[in-house]
Amino acid sequence: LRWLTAGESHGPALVAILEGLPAGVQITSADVAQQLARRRLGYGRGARMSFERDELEFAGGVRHGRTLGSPIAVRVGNSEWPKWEKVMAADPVDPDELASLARNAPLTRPRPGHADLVGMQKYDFDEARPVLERASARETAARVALGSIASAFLRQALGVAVLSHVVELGTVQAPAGTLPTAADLERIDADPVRCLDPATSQAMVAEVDTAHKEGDTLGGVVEVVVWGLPPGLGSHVHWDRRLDAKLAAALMGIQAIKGVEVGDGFELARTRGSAAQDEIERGPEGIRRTSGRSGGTEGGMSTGEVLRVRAAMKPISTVPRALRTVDVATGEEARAHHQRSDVCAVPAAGVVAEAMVALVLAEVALEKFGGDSVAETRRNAQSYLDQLRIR
Ligand code: EPS
Repeated sequence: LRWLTAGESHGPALVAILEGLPAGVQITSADVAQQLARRRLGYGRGARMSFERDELEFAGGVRHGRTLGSPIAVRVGNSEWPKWEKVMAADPVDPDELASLARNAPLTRPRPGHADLVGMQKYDFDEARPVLERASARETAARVALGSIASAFLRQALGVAVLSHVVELGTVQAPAGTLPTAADLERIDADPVRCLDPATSQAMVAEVDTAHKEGDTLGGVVEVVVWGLPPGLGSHVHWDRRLDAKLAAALMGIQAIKGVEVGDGFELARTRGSAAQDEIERGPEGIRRTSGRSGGTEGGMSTGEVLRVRAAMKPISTVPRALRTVDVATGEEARAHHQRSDVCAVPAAGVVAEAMVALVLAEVALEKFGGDSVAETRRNAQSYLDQLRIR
């Protein structure tokens, strides 16, 4: 499975291509649009979320609601494009006209924590616009579009369900040990911060309100939970084939993510060996683990238990109470550029994390089972499960 995204935050559209998915995955543009709408959810998003629209269309790879096995091309048009047509035009624009546009004012006061400063240094720009347009988490809309297709494949070929919830927001933590199932997803999405526990959710909303009042921003932790994975995806034989390594890379590749944990992760480092493993027992339906501390991977392979990975998002770097910086045009000390920002995008990060996990799992599932049609992948997976000697 291969995939790529392109497009700038205020460009005409984001585009994405997914290559290598079997034929016969049932998917419609309404299904993908629904996932894009989920990414816009969440208390604490800024004004842009309310006026901007994601205009989704397939440009290839799908016919009459089913994938063809050919590369799937997705276009996520931006309804705000008319306002940016000149500033972000691909072709040259008359410099006088550009200079008259307030929107085009050079962004010379890089925001600490963003790609602004180092991106200007690396790519030899004298202002941050060409950097921040691509660094923006707007790009995650394209990933969610592809992830929703990968997720549909996992569900239809293997009966796998991928979901997420918010477990920490600022200093507020959800009670440990709650493991949502697919049946909880509707309730999670209906919650203002996508948290399963109503009391915690209220405290999180209050935390967002306080940060907003104080001109500040918040981070948090999301957890992705996957049900129904077969054992043996990924491999112990080489570092870059390890499922946990692939998941960590995929999650770290989301804007503003600064940490990833598989299962109990860092907590396991503080636990004695005798209490840190998941013991093996024979249950009514075969061999199983007595607990889920490892998060569903052992030796870089899925164990067949619930997969559980967490991603820690730092607070949004565009802080309304602007931080100290240097104006690169004058060399003088200054306050960072700020127009508007989200207070918190953690609920949306959960939806993006689901997409990244789904893309990785679709990749390793296709590595293991192959298949040019969903039916073939399903058959291959079933025959593997049937012939497992140790179950
Ligand atoms: C983003 C900052 C905000 C978000 C944007 C991502 O945009 P702006 O600075 O233009 O207000 O709204 O997210 C989206 C547009 C989106 O679709 O998620 C950032 O700095 O990453």
